Amino acid sequence: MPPRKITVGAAQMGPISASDDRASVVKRLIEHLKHAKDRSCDLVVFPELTLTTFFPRNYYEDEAELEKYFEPSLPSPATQPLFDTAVELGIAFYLGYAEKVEEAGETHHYNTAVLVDKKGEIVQKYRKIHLPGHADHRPQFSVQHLEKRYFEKGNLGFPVTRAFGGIIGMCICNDRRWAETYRVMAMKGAEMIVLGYNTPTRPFWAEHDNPQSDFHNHLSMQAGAYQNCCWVVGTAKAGIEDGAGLIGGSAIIAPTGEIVAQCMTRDDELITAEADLELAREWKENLLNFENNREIEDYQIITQQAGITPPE
Ligand code: ING
Repeated sequence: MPPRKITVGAAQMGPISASDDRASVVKRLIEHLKHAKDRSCDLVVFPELTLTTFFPRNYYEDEAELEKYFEPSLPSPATQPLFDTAVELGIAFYLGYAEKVEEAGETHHYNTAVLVDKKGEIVQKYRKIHLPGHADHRPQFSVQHLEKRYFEKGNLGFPVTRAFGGIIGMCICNDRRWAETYRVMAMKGAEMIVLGYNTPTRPFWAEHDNPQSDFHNHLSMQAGAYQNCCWVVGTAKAGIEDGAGLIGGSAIIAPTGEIVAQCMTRDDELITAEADLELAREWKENLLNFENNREIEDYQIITQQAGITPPE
C-alpha cells in the first residue's frame, strides 16, 4: 500500500504559573504553531490542561478561585487567536483544557481535549475517563492531586474520527496507563492516538519523587502503540510550576513501539515526525491481527469487574 503520511508535532509546554494569564500562554502556543508551520506539520498536539497551571495540585476552598481555571466556551476570547492562527497556517491541533458546560440545566466540569481541523472546526471532543488522584483534601501532603474532586468522569467514551487521511483517537494523561484505552480505540480503527499529559514528578501518595516517572511514561505509551499497531503522540506540560515538578519526555512513538522523536528539555519544545499510517499494516494483518487472534471468550472478566478477585 502506498504510504499515508501525517506530519505530526508534539508541542511540549514548559511551566505555566498560576499567575500566568491565558493571553501569555496562547502567545506561546501560537509560537509553537509558527515553528510547526516551518516544519510542514499537519497536526500539532498540545498538552492536557494546557491553558493554565496544573491546578488540581492545589486545594481551593473558594469556588470562585477554582472556576477561574475553566473555559466556559471554546474558542473563548482568550483562545480565539490560537484558532485564528491555526486556520491562517493551515494546521490542525489537539488542545487539552478544563471544560465547564451547562447540560440539561446542570453545570458540569470535565478534563477535556478537542481535535480542531485545519479549518478551525472542532471535529472531536474527548472528556477524560481515568481520573487519578483523590477527591478529599489531604493537608498532610505538600501537593494535592484533586482531579477526582474537580472533574466528572468523561461521558463521551473513547471516540475516534476520520481525519488527515486516517483514523485518529484521543485520550488524556492517566488514560495512557490503562491498556484498555488503546485497545478500545484500536478496535474502532484508530491508527494514531494523540494525548496530552501533566505528570507530577512526585506521586500524590508519597512525599518523594518517583525515580521511574520517565520510564513509566514511555513504557505505557510504547506498549500501547506496539500492542495496538498505532502511532502514539504524547505531549507534556513540563518543568517546575510554582515549585511543583512535572515530567517532560514528550514523544512521538511509531506502531513498532519505537520512539521516533522525544523532547530533551522541560521547556517549550517542538518535536515533529512524518508518520506513515501504513507502517503497521503487516503487523495488523499478521501477528497482531485482532480478528484472527483475540480470544474474547477468555477475556470476560475484564468488563465484568473493576478490581481483583484472587483464588481462595
Ligand atoms: N497525571 C498523572 C498520570 O497518570 C499521576 C497521575 C500522578 C501519575 C503522579 C503518577 C504520579 O500521568 C494525570 N494528570 O493524570
